[in-house]
Amino acid sequence: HASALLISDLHLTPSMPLTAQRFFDFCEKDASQAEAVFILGDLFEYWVGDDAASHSPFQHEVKQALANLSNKVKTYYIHGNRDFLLGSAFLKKTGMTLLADPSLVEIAGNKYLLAHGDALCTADIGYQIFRGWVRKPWLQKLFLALPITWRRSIANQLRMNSHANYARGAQSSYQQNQIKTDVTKEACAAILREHSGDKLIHGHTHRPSHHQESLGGQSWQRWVLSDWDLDHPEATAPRASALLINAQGVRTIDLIKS
Ligand code: OKV
Ligand code: MN
Repeated sequence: HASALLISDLHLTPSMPLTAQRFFDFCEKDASQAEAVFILGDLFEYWVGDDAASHSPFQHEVKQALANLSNKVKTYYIHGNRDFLLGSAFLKKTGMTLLADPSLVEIAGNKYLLAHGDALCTADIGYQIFRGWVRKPWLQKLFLALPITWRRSIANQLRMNSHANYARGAQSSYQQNQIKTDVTKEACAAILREHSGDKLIHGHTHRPSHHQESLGGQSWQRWVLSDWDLDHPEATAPRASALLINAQGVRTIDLIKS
């Protein structure tokens, strides 16, 4: 691709109408700035099956926006740690192409390794154990075979647990928790080596930035995408941005001011 826009971590739910509206505007207007759009996971706050989503008017609206988007620009999707059950039925309806996590992609003449980022948070042992289980195909099949109401209640339970854990972790040692919830240099170095890349782009950590890093003899650049939140201005500043890659290079597009 000659140019691309990359976004991640919108965490869309019906309870975040302003964030959703900014995404609809992004699909209609901003997206035309590039030849391709890459969504690097966690577009949705939770996902318990394509069949469950088909009952929700909100999901229908998002599906429509994605379908219109992919009609204009080639749209790629990488699973996040929340919406990893987003499946072929939804992808087909939206016209998006699923990419593996991670995937090496050429944009404007450079190769970038694109990932969600959760698999790189290798210091968070508890999370990696959780991930190992929910990513098992047989357990996913079992989960998807349950009635939708059961799946929703399991998801709510897990999400409440996760909030409680996070609060406890933050209380006992804020610094330790901050380190735990970031990617490790070792994991970044390993996947870049594995895929022969030296430019990594990911989301997940909600720490938007550009890093020049090295470990041993290996060095690389790493861009972190921002999450989006326009619905809780009292807690933190409203934020929404995308990364634009074209012949001029890589730059952040602030979607709040524009
Ligand atoms: C996603 C996270 C909830 C983190 C459950 C098997 C099992 C899939 C699932 C249920 C939960 C996704 C699909 C959700 C991510 C949470 C809480 C914490 C840290 C099973 C396969 F094991 F129950 F059989 N799930 N949902 N969390 O609500 O979207 O990532 S979710
Ligand atoms: Mn995430």
